[in-house]
Amino acid sequence: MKALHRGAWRRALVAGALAAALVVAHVAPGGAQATVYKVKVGDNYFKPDELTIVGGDTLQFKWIGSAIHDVVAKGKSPKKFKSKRQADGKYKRTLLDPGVYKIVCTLHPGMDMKVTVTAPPPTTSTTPPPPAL
Ligand SMILES: [Cu+2]
Repeated sequence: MKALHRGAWRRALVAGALAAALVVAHVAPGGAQATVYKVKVGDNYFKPDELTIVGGDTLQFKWIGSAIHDVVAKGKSPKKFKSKRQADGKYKRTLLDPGVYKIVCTLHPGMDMKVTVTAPPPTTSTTPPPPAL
């Protein structure tokens, strides 16, 4: 009877800690460790054309070619977005939702890239690390 009680208390503690971690992750996606990935928008290519990042990281597109291009997340991308059509300048986008984004230039068929966003790890920046076992 007493052991059962203790088990229930422990489960409640674990559930509480998990809920707290989720809230922290939601409030500060990516936390202090978010990374900015630079992608070149060239004349009819993205470079790199494949990236794996963590939720909360940012893509920073920079136009380096001379033709007009845009940056559009389409298809089954978890979140769609769209830049202006432009020949120079930059476009920044922070990706929070995990999944595979297909990013294209709508002006040039075949000009595309794939970005895989993985779920961010549990945030530990605002809570002390768990004690070593
Ligand atoms: Cu283009």
